[in-house]
Amino acid sequence: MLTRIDHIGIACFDLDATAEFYCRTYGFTVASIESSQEMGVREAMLRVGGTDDGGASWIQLLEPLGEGGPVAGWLARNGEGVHHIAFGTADVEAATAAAGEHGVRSVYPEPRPGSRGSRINFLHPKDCHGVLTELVTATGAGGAAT
Ligand code: V0V
Ligand code: CO
Repeated sequence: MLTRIDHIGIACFDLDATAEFYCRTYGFTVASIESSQEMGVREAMLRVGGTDDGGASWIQLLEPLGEGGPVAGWLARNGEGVHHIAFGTADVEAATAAAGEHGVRSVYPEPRPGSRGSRINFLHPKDCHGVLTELVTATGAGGAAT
């Protein structure tokens, strides 16, 4: 049901400087930059490579938009670093419900809009051995679009 690693989310203080580091050091390119008031972030997606279901894997850089959101709080406590991992699935609702059957709480009752037209939910880090875990269905059929 979880078919691939969609992205690793990395919290940073300065999105442009961090993106520049990833592009210069590894040769990645920035595919998109979007802001989400709902999530309290400005985020960049850097495409790392394709996957065998036709999707892609990404590095997601997250800069807080203001003081209030989850990334702002996390950065204030921890500094920069890996904030979450995201698994790709064709059906985010079903994957969230399946995790729930194992006692894993989701952060939202229903999926919310994510990067690049995706639909996302999160599993609580306290139920996932300390890892904030995102489930993502990419835009397009079968979770396979980039
Ligand atoms: C908090 N904790 C974490 C954590 N954030 N543990 C691991 N990884 C993280 N990222 C721990 C924290 O150390 C505490 O542990 C405990 O959880 C409660 O912390 P808190 O500061 O009170 O945090 P909460 O409960 O206010 O918020 C935690 C949750 C929040 C997971 C509910 O981060 C959240 O709503 N996340 C989902 C939305 C999100 O992260 N959006 C930004 C990415 P102790 O001290 O009690 O042991 S947006 C995105 O990825 C997009 C758009 C996309 O991919 O498309
Ligand atoms: Co994410």
